[in-house]
Amino acid sequence: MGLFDYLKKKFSKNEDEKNIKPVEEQKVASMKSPVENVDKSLSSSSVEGKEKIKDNTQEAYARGMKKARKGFMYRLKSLTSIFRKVNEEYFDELEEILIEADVGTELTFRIIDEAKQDAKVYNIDSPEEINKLVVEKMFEGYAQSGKSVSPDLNFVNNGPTVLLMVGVNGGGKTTTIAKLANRYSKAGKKVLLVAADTFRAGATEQLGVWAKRIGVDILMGEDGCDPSSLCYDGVRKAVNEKFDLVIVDTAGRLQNKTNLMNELAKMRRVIGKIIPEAPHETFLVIDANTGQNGIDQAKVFKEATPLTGIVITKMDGTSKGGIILAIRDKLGVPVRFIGLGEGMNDLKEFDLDEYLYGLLLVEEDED
Ligand SMILES: Nc1nc2c(ncn2[C@@H]2O[C@H](COP(=O)(O)OP(=O)(O)OP(=O)(O)O)[C@@H](O)[C@H]2O)c(=O)[nH]1
Ligand SMILES: [Mg+2]
Repeated sequence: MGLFDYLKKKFSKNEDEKNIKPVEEQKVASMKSPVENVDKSLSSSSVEGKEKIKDNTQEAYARGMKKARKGFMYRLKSLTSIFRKVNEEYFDELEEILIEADVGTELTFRIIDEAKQDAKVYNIDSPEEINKLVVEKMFEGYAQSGKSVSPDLNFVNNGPTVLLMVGVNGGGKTTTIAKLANRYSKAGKKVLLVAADTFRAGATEQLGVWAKRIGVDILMGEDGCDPSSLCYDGVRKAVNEKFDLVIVDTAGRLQNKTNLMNELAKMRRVIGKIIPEAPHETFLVIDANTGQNGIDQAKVFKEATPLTGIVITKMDGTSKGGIILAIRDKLGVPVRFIGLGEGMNDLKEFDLDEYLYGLLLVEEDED
């Protein structure tokens, strides 16, 4: 079964089951995260509660990816109305659409080359068929370029789990920390935030406001104090006071790699003095709007510190949805969460099917 048929079947099956027509009200087939369950239903274990959560996830992807969908799928479709048969020029246009969607040049060239070969071997000259083929190749590549990891945080059995958040200025680290803290505190976890971005004036205060709003603890130092010693105090506090999760905010500056490497290495070292396996998770936050620049930043961070996951933010603000594919192709680090809006509940676990459905197919039911 091709990708389009698979997605249509998966999502329309739910629609039939629930007997609800508009895509906004469709339900997703299976609950993926017990945590998300608690998050949205606020301790409701009823079927109705669960359906609301599934609904919310699919709706969030559909809404959050609208711009990307318009930028990518609409363009693909419009090509089919211009060309009646596929030729060299058609492939050039396809190539441009993929590159402009931030799929990345190398991956794009590979996909187009393979599609050209298949077109020749199987004698395909219909633009619709070629579009399907190209999209399938894009996502086959995703599945092949890294092992699949559960997006949810891996909590350790004993003691606090430590999550280090890294990324360049303005990418969305602090907001994402707030969203994660909210998610896990609603799931019953005792959460501590460590405001280790002591470099940017006001960063500590920003996190402090979030902590208060969400109702979680926070450890703050003076602006300009040593972030590593704050990390040390934070993790020690978390162990002594039996916290489940420590999330460390870090400064977003990236003046040069050596500097970044030294600072992150020092933070890891002091955290490791208290819990040798920690930090258990290190997430790199990337703004979906940054395109190739974002990939280049990600490479620098990957060399500076071991990463266990990537969070793509501001997907709702970009007309280029392909950065996720390029990241997977270039870095092989799994995308764990995706930011689909500014609201506290707009950070979702990354789910390839939801993403694809949001990018490729929802428009069949709207407008
Ligand atoms: N639309 C949208 N906006 C987002 C999302 N995630 C973060 N933002 C916004 O991005 C802006 C910057 O976010 P911050 O969390 O302050 O970024 P940061 O990485 O902590 O920045 P520095 O502290 O300067 O390094 C804020 O206005 C957020 O509301 C998202 O998924 N969608
Ligand atoms: Mg910040």
